[in-house]
Amino acid sequence: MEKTTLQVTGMTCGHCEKAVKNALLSVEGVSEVNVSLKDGKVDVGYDSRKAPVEKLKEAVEDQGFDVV
Ligand SMILES: [Cu+2]
Repeated sequence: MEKTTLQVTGMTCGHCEKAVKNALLSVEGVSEVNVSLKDGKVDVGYDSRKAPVEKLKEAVEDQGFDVV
């Protein structure tokens, strides 16, 4: 399992946090998501053969947030 940290802007509350978390967890190959709301950081544990980083970014952006 690989790990990466996405810097996400636009998350302001628990709903945002949940939306991002659920979106990432619904990507095949993602097994772990930890959101730090105040830092805008999202730690993701994933299998890059199934879920390339581009896909992770897309999932977050689909929820209306920006990945730096
Ligand atoms: Cu919110």
